[in-house]
Amino acid sequence: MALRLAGHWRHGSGALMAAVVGIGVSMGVVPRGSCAQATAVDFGLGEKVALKQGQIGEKQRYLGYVARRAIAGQEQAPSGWSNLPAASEARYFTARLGGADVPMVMDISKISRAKLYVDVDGDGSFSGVTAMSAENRLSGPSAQRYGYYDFGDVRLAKAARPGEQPPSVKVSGRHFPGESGGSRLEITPGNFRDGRAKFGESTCLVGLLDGDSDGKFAATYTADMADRRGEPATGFDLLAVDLNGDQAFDHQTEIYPMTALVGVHGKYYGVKVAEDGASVEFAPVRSVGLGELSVGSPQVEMTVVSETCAHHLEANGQGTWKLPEGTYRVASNRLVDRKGGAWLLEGSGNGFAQSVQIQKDGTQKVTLGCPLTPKFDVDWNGDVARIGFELLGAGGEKYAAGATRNGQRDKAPAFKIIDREGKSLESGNFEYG
Ligand SMILES: [Ca+2]
Ligand SMILES: [Ca+2]
Repeated sequence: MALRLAGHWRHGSGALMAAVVGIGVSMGVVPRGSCAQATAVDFGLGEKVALKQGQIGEKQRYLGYVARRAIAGQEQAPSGWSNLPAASEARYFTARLGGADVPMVMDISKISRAKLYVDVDGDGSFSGVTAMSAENRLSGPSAQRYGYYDFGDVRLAKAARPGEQPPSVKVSGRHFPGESGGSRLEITPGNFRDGRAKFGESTCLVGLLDGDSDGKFAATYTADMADRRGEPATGFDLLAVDLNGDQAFDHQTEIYPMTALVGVHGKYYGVKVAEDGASVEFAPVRSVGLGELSVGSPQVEMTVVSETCAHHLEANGQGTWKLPEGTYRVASNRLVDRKGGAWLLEGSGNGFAQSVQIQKDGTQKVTLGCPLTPKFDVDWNGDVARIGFELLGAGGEKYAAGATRNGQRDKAPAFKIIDREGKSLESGNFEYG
């Protein structure tokens, strides 16, 4: 039997989705500047920082990815909609934007070029609505059946503040008949503000994104979004802090759901955001009930989120951190070694799903990190085997195999298949994909 092999490498967009899905989890409204019921927090004085309305550019693009959400299409128009665009095939959507329900119709009569109609004033009548049209981004045989369309910016009817431009959202559509997800719209929020804030001695670029596109910056994170995996969806607004000073927001380490407290370089700050997004204040926390998280591996780095606190825990050589009490989820995890040739392995899959309970003055031990064990899974299709490869950490958490060294991705690992006598049958390299 001829054995053909296709190396399959889980990374790239997979790792990104892990972050999206990991963060798109849980939420409950916590009063700003206060903390969970049992936790007393004493704040110092914060400095109010003015924020300006900005555009989501290349350096903020991960904020948009993290906040992107999907809306499923219906085959029939909801009752009450009128003057519908004439289309031999269409899907109907209701998007919650700027605090209002906005009806949208995607005309997929022609798979090569779809049209989107947006009833921005939300009255359900499409009279006078002009079409936005987009080419199918797919090519080859699949483009005969499936479509993916970037329709561009949809501007909301109302500005957040008088005298400002109403913010816009980016809308993409996909039509995959018979596939899971089917027809849907993907909405990327565009209501973004940024400014520079002081955290102790350092000044960092900070950004806010109206993740739920309600025109306000008030939606904090609660744990009840934990089961929304698989669908890009958020109900919270986002805070980004440029910890490493490169003027960009890194999706694994610098973007958080909005919570009452944020950790910056190991210190905690109360987050007070003006509802219209005009300003933000970070008040240093003087005292809060802290417990210890210990992972037993000095290379582990992770971003954790509870209903009251978000923090990127930088590898500190000890594998222990002090955290305000609460129940944390791990939004992303990675391994770094800054000694010698610095390397980094990104967590993959859903990071690890287990939640971590931190109690005041307690120590919570979680086993993570090294040693790593390689795991292969083989998927046979006729006489072709697709072999996936990833690394499991000591706690069963997944890492995308293939390290980044000093910012450069290592060559994908090689493989060799041998028979019982040790004779080489096949060899090659895995491919990133
Ligand atoms: Ca909002
Ligand atoms: Ca950065």
